Amino acid sequence: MGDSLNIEVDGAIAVLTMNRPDKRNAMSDGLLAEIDAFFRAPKDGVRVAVLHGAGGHFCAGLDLSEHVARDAEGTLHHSRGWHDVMDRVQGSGLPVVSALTGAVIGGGLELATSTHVRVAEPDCIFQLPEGRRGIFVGGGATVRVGRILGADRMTEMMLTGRKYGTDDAVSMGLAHYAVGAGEALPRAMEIAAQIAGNAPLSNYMMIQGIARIHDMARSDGLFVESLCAALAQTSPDAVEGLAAFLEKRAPQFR
Ligand code: 1HE
Repeated sequence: MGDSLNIEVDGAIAVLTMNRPDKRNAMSDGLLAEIDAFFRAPKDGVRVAVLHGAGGHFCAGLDLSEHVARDAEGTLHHSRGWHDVMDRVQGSGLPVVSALTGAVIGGGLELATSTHVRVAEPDCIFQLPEGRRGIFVGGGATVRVGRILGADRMTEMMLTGRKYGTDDAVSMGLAHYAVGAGEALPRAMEIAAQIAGNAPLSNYMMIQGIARIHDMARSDGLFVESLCAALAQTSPDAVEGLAAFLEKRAPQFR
């Protein structure tokens, strides 16, 4: 594989560092493929991934220098390829915590909103500037950003190309935690460790279940919730988790 993504495993946590700082971690096809490869086959023992960018920026979106050469058919397949990778980031079964700094722009915001917990430093720029580039989003923003902000607010965000800062992003749900300068990665690691201490099947159900149920009709969603509960509540980890609570001790999950 290439060298656009560094992967370091620290116990149950894999730290993924996008490493194209001179291009503000713009998403090349190579970087996308390396992210995909990690989530296709996470290393044994890894329970949570932390994703961040080297050099002060999370990701400046699609690598525009690669974009210009594509025709319509190529762009269609490229967009569908992004959808596959973003779905894999969101749905591999691993919880993903992102540490956001600097640019969280275009495809960078699409990537960030595929992660489950987003921790943002004060210098973040959340933007969908596709209108200014004469293009449209293609990495899943209409679904993920649109569902966080609502169609109305996302339309306004794209039409005006406005830049949201971290406090606004947290208040709208684009990020979950606002932290100080230099604190996103350490805080993301703490959150990842906390998530890694949950029962694996509970984490799996949260990741696989909640987003899917959101796409369902109400009665279907409630039925699937009961199925998830039936699996989780009858697992060995449920016995341990409930016993640990009653015995006033920390649970020891598988
Ligand atoms: C890039 C990219 C990129 C930077 N593709 N090369 N995304 C954008 O429209 C965002 C474009 N980038 C920016 O607005 C700015 O670069 C930043 C605000 C992120 C950073 O500004 P700054 O002043 O720190 O850096 P810079 O001087 O603008 O850029 C440094 C280098 O990174 C420069 O290359 P160099 O060879 O001249 O040094 C830039 O060209 C390069 N660079 N961003 C390629 N995105 C699935 S569809 C998704 C559609 C989208 O994502 S559209 C939004 C694309």
